[in-house]
Amino acid sequence: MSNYSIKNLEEYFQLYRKSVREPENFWEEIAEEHFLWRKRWDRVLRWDFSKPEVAWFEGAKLNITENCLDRHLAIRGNKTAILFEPNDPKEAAQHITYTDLYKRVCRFANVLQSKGVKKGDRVCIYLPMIPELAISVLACARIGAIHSVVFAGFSSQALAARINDCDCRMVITSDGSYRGAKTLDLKGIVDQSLENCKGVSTVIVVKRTGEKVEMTKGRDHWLEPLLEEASDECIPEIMDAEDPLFILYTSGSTGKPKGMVHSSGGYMVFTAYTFKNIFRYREEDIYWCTADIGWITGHSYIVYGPLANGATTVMFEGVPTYPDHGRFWEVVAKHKVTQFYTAPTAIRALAKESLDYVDKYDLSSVKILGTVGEPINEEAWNWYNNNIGKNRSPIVDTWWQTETGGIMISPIPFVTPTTPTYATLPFIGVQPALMDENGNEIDGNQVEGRLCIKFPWPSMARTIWGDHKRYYDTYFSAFKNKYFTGDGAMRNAVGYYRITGRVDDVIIVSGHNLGTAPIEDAINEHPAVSESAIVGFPHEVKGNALYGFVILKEVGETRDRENLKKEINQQIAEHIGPIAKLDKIQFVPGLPKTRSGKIMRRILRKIASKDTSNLGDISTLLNPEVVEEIIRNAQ
Ligand code: 6R9
Repeated sequence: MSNYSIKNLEEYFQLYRKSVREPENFWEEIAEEHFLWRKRWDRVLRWDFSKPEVAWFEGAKLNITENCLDRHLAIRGNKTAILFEPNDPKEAAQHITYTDLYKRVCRFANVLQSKGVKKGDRVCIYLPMIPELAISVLACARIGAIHSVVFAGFSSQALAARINDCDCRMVITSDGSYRGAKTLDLKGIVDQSLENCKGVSTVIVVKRTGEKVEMTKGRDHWLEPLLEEASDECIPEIMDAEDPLFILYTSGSTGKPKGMVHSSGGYMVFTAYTFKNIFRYREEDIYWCTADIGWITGHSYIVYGPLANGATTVMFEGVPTYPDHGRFWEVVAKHKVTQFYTAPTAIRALAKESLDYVDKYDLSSVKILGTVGEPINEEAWNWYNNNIGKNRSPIVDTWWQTETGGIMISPIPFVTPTTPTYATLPFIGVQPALMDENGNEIDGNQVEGRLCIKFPWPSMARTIWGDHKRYYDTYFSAFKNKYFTGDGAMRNAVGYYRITGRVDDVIIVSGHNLGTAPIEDAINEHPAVSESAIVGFPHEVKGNALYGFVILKEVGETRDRENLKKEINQQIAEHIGPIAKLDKIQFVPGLPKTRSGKIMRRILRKIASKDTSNLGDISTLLNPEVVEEIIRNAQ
C-alpha cells in the first residue's frame, strides 16, 4: 500500500489511526519516500504547545525548489508547470514548462543575489497574478530569502505596514496590473508606501501594462535587462527544515497584521501530501485554483503543493466576471481543467447569473471541484454540484487557515461521501477537538463548540514574525495545550465537521479575512469621527458584508451625511484597501458598552442582521438607552 495516495474509506481510517497513534512514524515514511533531502533529519518531531514550540524534521537539510523544479527536469522537463491564462481572453495563454520555469527561477534568483539579497533576508512581493509572481516566490526560496507576498489589492498604507513589520530591503512589483476592464497603477502605490519605508533600498519592476511609471534612480530597476545578464543556473541554498520559507500576513483582532512564519520542511511535506490526496492528483491532470498567490491558498495550492507533485497548475490573471460571467467556464473548457478550486463567494456571484454562461461550455474534463475560504451555504453547494460538477464530480469543501499552512478538514474525493455544508473529516494527521466555554473538550457526536487542534501537524505556522508572545496569546492561551483556530464548529452524528464561522473579531467578507480593529482604526482617524464599531451581517454574494456604527464628533454633526459616508469609505480604502469598505454606515449617538467599557458587538451584530427579537439581557449595559435609538434608525 502506498501511503501517498489514499484509495478508499477503509484505507483512510487505517492511515488516520496510524497518523494519530504513531505520528512520527507516519510522517517519517511520507517524508522519506516522496521528497529530496540533502540530509536526513535527526528527529521527526519536537513540540511543546505551552511555549509554543514546534519543530518537524529537525536537522534535515533541503531546498524546496529542488523538490518543485530540479527533480522534475529529467522526467517531465517538457511538461507544462505553469499554465498562465491572461486577463484578456484575446491574449494567448502561456505554457511554461518545468525546464523553462527552472531557468526563469534561477535567472531571477541570480538577479536577487546580484542586488545583495542573502539567506534570511525578507523580500516583499507586490505583484499581480502574472508568472513573475510565482517565479519571484520560487527565486526567493532558491536562495533562502524569506518571501512576504502582499496581495496587490492592499493599499499603500497596508503595504507599508507589512514592509516595515518584517523589515524588507527589497520590493518586487510591476508597472501595473489588469483586473477585468481596469488597469491599476501598482508602481505608484509602491512609491507612495516607500515614503514611509526607509529600509527599502531596491525595487525590481516587472513590465506588464506598459504604462509610464516613475523610476527612482539608484533604487528602482526594470527586471528585464537584469534577467538578460543573469545565468540560468543557480545553486540552491541548502536550508534547515525549520528555516523560515515565508511570511504571510493575516488579519488579527488588533490593528497590527500578524506575519505568520512558515517553515521549509514541514510545510513542503504537508502541502504536497494534501494536494496529492485532496485533489486526487494524477500526472495528466490540469489543475486550477482561482485564488490569488497573495493569499495562503495560492501559496500552498497554486505554487508549492502542485509543483512539488510535478503538476500543471493554472495561474489566472483575471476576474470571474470579465469579459462576462462565463469566463471561469470558458477557461475550464479551453484548457480542459480537471480539478477546479474556488471560493464560495465566486460561486454565489456566478450562480446569480443565467445558466447560459455555463451551458455554452464543455465542462466534461472536470473531475473534482473544491471550495475554500468561508462556509459554503447549501444553495451554492447544490448549484456548484448540479451545474459545474453535473452531479458526478465530488466537491471538496476544504477548511484551513493561513496559520495552518495546508488543508486540515476536507473530504477525500471518491473516498469520503460528501454532505453539503460539511467539510467532513479531518485530514490524515490532523486531530481536531471541540471545546466548551469552560475549556473542556466535548466528546461524542451531535455537539458544537470552539474548534481547536490538539496535536502538531507539519505545516503549522511556527510563530508570528517578531512577536512570539502574540503567537502564544492568540492561538495557545485560550485552551491549554491546544491550538485555537478562532472558528466555531459542530460535529454531526457521523463525526463530520461543519464550520459555523468565526467566534472572534475577524469577519470574512468574500472570503477575505478582515479584522474589525484595523477598520475601526481607519474610520476613527477621520477628523469628524469620535468612535466606531464594525460588525458583519449576512450578504447574498459576499457571505458577510460590513456594517459600521459611527459616533460623530461635534464638528461632524452639521456635515452632509452622505458625503461623510463616502469619506469614511475612502479612508478605509486608503488604509486597508477597497475590500474592507462598508456596505452600511449608521451614525449613532453612542455604542452599547459593558460596565468595563467593552463594546457589545453581539447586540450590534443582531441589529445589523435585523434580528432584534431576542437581544438577551441588556440591563447590565452601561447605556441601555442607546440600543433603542440604534434599532429605531437601523438600515
Ligand atoms: C485558507 C484560508 C481562514 C478562515 C478560517 C475560516 C474560514 C476557510 C473554510 C472556512 C468554512 C471552509 N474558512 N475555509 N470556513 N469552511 N471550507 O481561507 O485561509 O484566509 O487565513 O482564512 O477562513 O473562518 O478560520 P485564511
